Amino acid sequence: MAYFKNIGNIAYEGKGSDNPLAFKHYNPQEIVLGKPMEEHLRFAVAYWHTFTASGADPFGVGTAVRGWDSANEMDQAKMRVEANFEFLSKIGIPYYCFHDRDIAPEGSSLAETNKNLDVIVDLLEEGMKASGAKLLWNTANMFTNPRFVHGAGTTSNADVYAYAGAQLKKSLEIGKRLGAENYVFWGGREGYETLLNTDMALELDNLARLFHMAIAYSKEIGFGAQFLIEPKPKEPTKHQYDFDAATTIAFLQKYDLKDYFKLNLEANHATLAGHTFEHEIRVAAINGMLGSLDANQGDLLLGWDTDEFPTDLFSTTLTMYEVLKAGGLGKGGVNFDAKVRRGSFEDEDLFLAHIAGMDTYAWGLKAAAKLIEENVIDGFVDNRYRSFKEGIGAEIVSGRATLASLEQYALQNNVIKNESGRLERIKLQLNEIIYSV
Ligand code: XLS
Ligand code: NI
Ligand code: NI
Repeated sequence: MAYFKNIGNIAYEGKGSDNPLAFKHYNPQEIVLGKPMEEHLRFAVAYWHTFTASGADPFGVGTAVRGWDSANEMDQAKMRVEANFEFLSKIGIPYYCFHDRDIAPEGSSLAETNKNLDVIVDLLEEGMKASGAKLLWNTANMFTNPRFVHGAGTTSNADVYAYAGAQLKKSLEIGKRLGAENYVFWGGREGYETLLNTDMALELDNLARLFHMAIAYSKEIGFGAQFLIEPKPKEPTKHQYDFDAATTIAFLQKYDLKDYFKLNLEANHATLAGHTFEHEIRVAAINGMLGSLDANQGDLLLGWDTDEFPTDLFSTTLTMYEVLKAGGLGKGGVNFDAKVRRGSFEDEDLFLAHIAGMDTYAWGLKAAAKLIEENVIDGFVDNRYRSFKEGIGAEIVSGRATLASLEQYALQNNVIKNESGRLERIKLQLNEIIYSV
């Protein structure tokens, strides 16, 4: 059955087009720095925001009326599968991502829940074969159900921990069956509200134990996906353990997990942590930990994860600049972890929102490539640090300098001269580049 009957395939029409249901910048085959755009960007649709969310907020019920709405949860789950593949093929996005609980309803027992999953995973497998769509990543939702009130891997209740382990096991099996290229861990309830009732050391040790079990089980079943942790500083818990990239890397290092994981970084999570997205990507990249991106944007005036579709060109340009400089996303991709606003409740908005995100990323990619081709940033940065290429600077970098040799140098170097960082000039150049592509 078709759900988006009035919408055809979305095509690239270029900058001159005034058709809202067409791409002005995303031209999948266009070569950018030696590679087609679609290979740089590896877009994915987030199942939960696109097919499961209804526009409900804490003050009101959903506003969207969808063709897959149904009183019977299993029927609805099956219809969502059809809608997913129709949407992917019409919008021209090769990948999708889901949580286990997005695709199938929970039953009255774990066994029944797993049976529901099996039915839907069969359909997903068929749909993927028929359409060529691929799974960028899957994950286990261990935060919505009330049983996870005190956490999953960091719960105070061993029975809940065991349930989480069982749920994780099933999700890894699903990932293997559907050929997921990555597997994501976002610790929705892995954090705490107050130290007054929390054993932080035990919680962190237990979380690491769960990750080690996941590695062991994946090896056992031959699931070769790249494991990703998605940092987020707060929401839902006040103190999330995976606060940001740097915190997460320290955790992975401490528990000997660093070789098995990379990071799935989300724009809105970065800003919640008081960072830019490009900061988080740089931190990951210089530690060899850049895995994948959750593309969205927050609202500077609101203090939570608003998950808006990315439309900020400066951010997507600097994001893609970091990605290009890091050598690309590898097995990762650009997943639209973004939802249409409550007021954008028509089916067409799902297309318009993805077009907005895809065009903004494609535009950002082109601008980032130009920044590199014209050597705008690199040249400047290179020159800015040139004092480390010779003399005392080269000694520091090679590790030969000591405090005594630095003192000897400083004592005879009576005039220190600094140079401008030229921030305003560079920002204007950035503007010029963005508007020229
Ligand atoms: C929530 C997270 C979540 C993860 C997957 O803030 O972004 O959607 O991406 O569990
Ligand atoms: Ni996310
Ligand atoms: Ni998020």
